[in-house]
Amino acid sequence: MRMTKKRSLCYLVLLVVGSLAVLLLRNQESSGLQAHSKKVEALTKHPGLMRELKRFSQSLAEGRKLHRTEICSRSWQDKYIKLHKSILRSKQSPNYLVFNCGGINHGCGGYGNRIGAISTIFLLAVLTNKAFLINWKSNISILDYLQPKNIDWDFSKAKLKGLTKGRHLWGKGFERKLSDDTLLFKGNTKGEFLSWFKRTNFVKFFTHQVELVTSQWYFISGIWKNNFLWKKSRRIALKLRGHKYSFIGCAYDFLFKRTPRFEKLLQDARHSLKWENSVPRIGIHFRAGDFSFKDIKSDSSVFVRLEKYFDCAKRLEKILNNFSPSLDISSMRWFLATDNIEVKQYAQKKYPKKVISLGIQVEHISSIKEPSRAGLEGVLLDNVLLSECDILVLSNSTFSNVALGMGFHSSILNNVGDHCRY
Ligand SMILES: Nc1nc2c(ncn2[C@@H]2O[C@H](COP(=O)(O)OP(=O)(O)OP(=O)(O)O)[C@@H](O)[C@H]2O)c(=O)[nH]1
Ligand SMILES: [Mg+2]
Repeated sequence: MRMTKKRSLCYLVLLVVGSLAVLLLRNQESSGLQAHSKKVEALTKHPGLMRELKRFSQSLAEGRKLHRTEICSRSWQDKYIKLHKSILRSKQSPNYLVFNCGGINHGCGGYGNRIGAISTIFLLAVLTNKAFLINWKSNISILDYLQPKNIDWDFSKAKLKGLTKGRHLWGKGFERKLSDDTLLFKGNTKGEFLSWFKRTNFVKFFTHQVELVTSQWYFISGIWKNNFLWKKSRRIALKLRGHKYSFIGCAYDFLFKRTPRFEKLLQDARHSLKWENSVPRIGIHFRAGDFSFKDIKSDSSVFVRLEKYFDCAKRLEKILNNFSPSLDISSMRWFLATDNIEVKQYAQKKYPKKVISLGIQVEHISSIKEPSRAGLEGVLLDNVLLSECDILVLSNSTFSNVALGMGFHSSILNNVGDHCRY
């Protein structure tokens, strides 16, 4: 009798412990499931993005690079190269379109502005059968770094003496050093410019043998929508990788050949950063603002904003690791390009194992004063290296857009750090 009582007690204890264990397991499972479903919910907010991230993580894990494919349209190039040569050699009537940048305070803006404007003015030249030239005035010649590739766009060599000239400013309209005969479009904002551009017939609008255009805008959407050019433009300037900036990569590739001096700088820069192909890199462009060039100290809000960019990089790494656990996230590096020295110092101190950045002189190439050689070189290097990163966290800046376009990065994968979608 006593034995049966003991046994029943044991059964009871076992039953209670067992039930408790089952309850505990269920609980754990359900909170795990909850966490999992939260994660899935977050991931499925942008299904296109997640699909791309999955593919991207696999390509990284396998050591494949996704974004460097040759995707630009080439069908128009031979014909345009011939036309350009023939105008330059005076075998046909003079007919030029010039990207005209007189230097600082001439309304051509910083590096991103200039490369964007060059790309679209070049496209307009191709579409209107004009020979394209670049006049990039600066105390440090851009020709020391970028030389003509498929066409000779060097303004200083073209024979323009005695030809009729028209000058245009397609910008904000408050530049101080433009010549008096410069023609302004009616309006000040980019929106007003684009709506004027859309309805203008440029074959009629341009009446001079040499048309000099000063601009800081990348206006490809105006070209795509122009009543007279849209059809032809869509064959030449395709919308690649889901966004409008890829044509910058196509234009850069067609127009520019890096000089040995620039190649050597790049090589040295890569070497100093231990830039190996096998190391995956997140490129971060943090544009703190023009105060950075005026000896004004950064306040704490700059670093709060900066941390958002790093959080974005951290979240990205986590997602990539979820998709491809074999990917060694700890080896991943964050290449930081920025206009602000304090930002560089802060980042390298806080994330010494993650952040890599060039020890360059940071300067705005078009504000206050002409850039120094070191300043211009820093800009050129930062932009190319940023474009060569595997994936980007960007600022709302033309400098960022150029890197995005130059590297043919996809619009789905890449992000603006202030509004991280990961
Ligand atoms: N070295 C270096 N310089 C930078 C960087 N970001 C901005 N700059 C400098 O700041 C200048 C201004 O940038 P832009 O390229 O005009 O781009 P943005 O002014 O940010 O863009 P918008 O305001 O849309 O014109 C550049 O010409 C560079 O001189 C960077 O990451 N590295
Ligand atoms: Mg600018």
